[in-house]
Amino acid sequence: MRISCVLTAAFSLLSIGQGVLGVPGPSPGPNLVGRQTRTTPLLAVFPGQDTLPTLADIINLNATNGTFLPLQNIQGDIFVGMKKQLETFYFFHINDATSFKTALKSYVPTITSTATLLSPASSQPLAFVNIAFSSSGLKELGITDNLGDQQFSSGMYADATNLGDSLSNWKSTYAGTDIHGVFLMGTDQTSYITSYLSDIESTFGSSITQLDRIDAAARPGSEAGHEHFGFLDGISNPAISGFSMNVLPGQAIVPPGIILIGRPGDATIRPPWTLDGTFMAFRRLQQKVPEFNKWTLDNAIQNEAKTLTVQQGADYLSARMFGRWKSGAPTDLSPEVDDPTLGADPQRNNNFDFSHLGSLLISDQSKCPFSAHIRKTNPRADLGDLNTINHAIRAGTPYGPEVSSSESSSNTTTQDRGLAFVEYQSNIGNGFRFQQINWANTANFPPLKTVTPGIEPIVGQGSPRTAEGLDPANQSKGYTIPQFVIPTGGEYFFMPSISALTSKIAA
Ligand code: N7H
Repeated sequence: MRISCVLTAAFSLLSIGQGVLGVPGPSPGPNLVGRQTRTTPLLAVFPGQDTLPTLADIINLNATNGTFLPLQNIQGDIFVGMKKQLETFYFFHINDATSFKTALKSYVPTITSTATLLSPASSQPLAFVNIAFSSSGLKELGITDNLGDQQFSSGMYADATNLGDSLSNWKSTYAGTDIHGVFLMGTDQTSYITSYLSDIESTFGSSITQLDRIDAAARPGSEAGHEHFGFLDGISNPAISGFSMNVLPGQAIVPPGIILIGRPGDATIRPPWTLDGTFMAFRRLQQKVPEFNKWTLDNAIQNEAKTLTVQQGADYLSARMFGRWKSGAPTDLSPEVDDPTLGADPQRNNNFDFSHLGSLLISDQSKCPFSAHIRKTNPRADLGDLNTINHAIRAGTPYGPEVSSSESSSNTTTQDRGLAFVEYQSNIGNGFRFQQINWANTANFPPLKTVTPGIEPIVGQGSPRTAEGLDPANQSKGYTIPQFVIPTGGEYFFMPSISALTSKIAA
């Protein structure tokens, strides 16, 4: 089991651009309607997630160990994005580069930094706004520099078949390279989103056209923090040297350059202005929830004592497909029953790595199948706990309504719902794309097992969609699993540092 430690041997990073971290981000821009500040913090803390550090905590940590990331220059969603109640994605096309640049210059003070999101509530805006550009968007603005990332340059549509997507499922808006950029807005009240949207529209006017908008939101009541299949999400992201205050037991630690361009850990040479930017992989992932529920009921499994009802057997099977119970409790620690206290405890809910004394990592799937979602996408001891380069930070939000009673009773999806999936990394090929293609879609990953693990049953793509190991009583039983997550669009974006918005993008 990996022993986690507090970050002391962090990197000595000299800040650039707007200076070292310290002051909250820029004040709201000239056009902003909702210019009052807040009395409660903008970001939520969902069950199972660690609390956020304060800006003062990070300054103290960095003063002690000489680690400096310029948090007032890094867009806010990157490090703390898993904590939004409401998130709106506003995808746009640039009609007129010159007037877009003029508008952007005036709007930059509204772009929200990490420092602002960690400041006291009274220094936070009513909503945060971040911005990112596709490769075609940068070209439209006259920026033809090579950002050193092939997938970004070609765009996601060109990559969709490699990812395993059926192009016929893609919404036409995303099929091509028309999307030039996206505004991301996060907050806790719909009226703030409305104000910020109208502010964007009045600031940018006819220089942009909205191509698509996704209004995503945490699910209601006790489902907040859970995605539409019902599983608690956002509880395992890597800790970042120079940012994360405490590394949680079992949590991976990665150098900042795995996420931020130009920082230690990013091995690619790129234009200097890209420093402290990141690549954002956006996926519009539709979820077939009633069909998923029906399939798990039809294939319900039993425990050793044969005491489970059909519903409990379905929950057991779905927990093994994810590697976590709906509460977030890992099956590696609680293999047969859900343990909500464990799921809600950030000090324990990542403290596992699939290895166990007296059992063989190459053959034992009794606690967690090799193909389970969290094992395929973060193989922990299967790769010797050494892998750092294939991590990324996830910051997605569910979209669409709750399942209706008619959808439930007919076992058929009639309303679009899913996950507005976001992953941040400095290298798309090492992050999102590696997790999707080399891990989830690859039947013989994790490697060197005594059996072929099969395709990851939630998001894995390819044919046949088969996996073994899901039934602990009959581990060689093969399952052919319908696809319950349908990619319907997406794009690769570059999210620049805040100073680069002025010095390069709007210049
Ligand atoms: Fe996954 N879900 O919400 O149910 N994911 N994911 N994901 N995912 C994770 O660990 C989910 C998708 C990763 O460190 C959990 O925070 C759904 C894609 C990674 O142990 C849950 C969809 C990719 C992790 C879900 C979806 C990933 C992870 C457990 C699609 C990458 C961390 C909670 C609709 C290609 C693993 C948690 C770790 C965890 C859900 C998509 C990657 C519950 C529904 C496409 C790296």
